[in-house]
Order: sequence, then structure tokens, then C-alpha cells
Amino acid sequence: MKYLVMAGMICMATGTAFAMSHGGKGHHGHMQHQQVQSTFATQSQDGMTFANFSVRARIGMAPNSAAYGQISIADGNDTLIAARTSVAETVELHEHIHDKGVMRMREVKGGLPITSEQPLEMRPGGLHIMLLGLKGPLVSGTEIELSLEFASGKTVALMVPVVSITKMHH
Ligand SMILES: [Cu+2]
Repeated sequence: MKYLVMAGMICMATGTAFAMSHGGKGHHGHMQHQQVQSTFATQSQDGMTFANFSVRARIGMAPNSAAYGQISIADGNDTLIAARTSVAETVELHEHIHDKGVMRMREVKGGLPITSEQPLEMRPGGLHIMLLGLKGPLVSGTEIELSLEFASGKTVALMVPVVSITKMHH
């Protein structure tokens, strides 16, 4: 039932997820209070700060999902070159582009840069971590482990909350 409910829900990915009824057919306007909305606690490791991480809940049997979040660095720079998680077959770093009026996404070769002046912002409709070939349901209110690899050789493992998100661009 969770999948069906989520397919009709609108939810802002602001870290503190909130959900309201979409009013689509078969739904009847109730707020969903029973699900625990876990949020990502900002954390710092080795001069890097990770904030607002979330993973979009799976929509029905959709094969893919995406993860978002912000990474800032106190000094110097680094590049997010790869990510992995046990819940997806493949993980890619993606960007959205406007192609003749159509929004498309594609893999970013060479990774996503982070500098002390320019934090890395991954959000719906922009840069994101693409999870391809989901192995499980990705239910809102749960968490997945996401491991991030950087050009500096650093690897950071995060527990990332699964939230339902309104914009379906994948
Ligand atoms: Cu993508």
C-alpha cells in the first residue's frame, strides 16, 4: 500500500520532509501521519560537511531513483567521482540539461567538483546521484547507506533517509 500512496503524494525535499495528498484518483485527501519522517543530520568529516541528504522513495516498480544533498569543503577543493549503495545495481553522477526545450539528464564524466567557494548542490532537477536498477522498495521513512568517493582518495559512508518527492523527472 505504501507504493500506491506515495505515487499520489506531494512532498518537498527540504530535509524535513512533509507530505500532503495529491488529490489524484483513488486518493482521499488524508495527510499521512503514520510514517516516520527521518531527516538527515548535518555531519562533518575531514573538513567536509554533508547536509540535507535524501533519497527519493521508489515509485511503484520504477527501476531507478536518485539521491540529493549538499557537500561543502572548508579549505581547498575536491571532486565527487563516484558513489555506491547496496540498494542499486549501478550508481552514476548525473546532471540535467535543457535540450531543445526538453529536460534530459546525462552522466557527468569526471565527477562533480566542490570548492570552498562553491559547495556541491545536488537537488531534484539539477545535479544528482542516480540509482539505477533498484534492488529493493526504498520505502519512505527508512534509510540506505550511501558511500561517496572523492578524487582525494577520501571515502565517506552516509546513512541517507528515504523520502517521497514531488517532482518526477526520472
Ligand atoms: Cu539521473
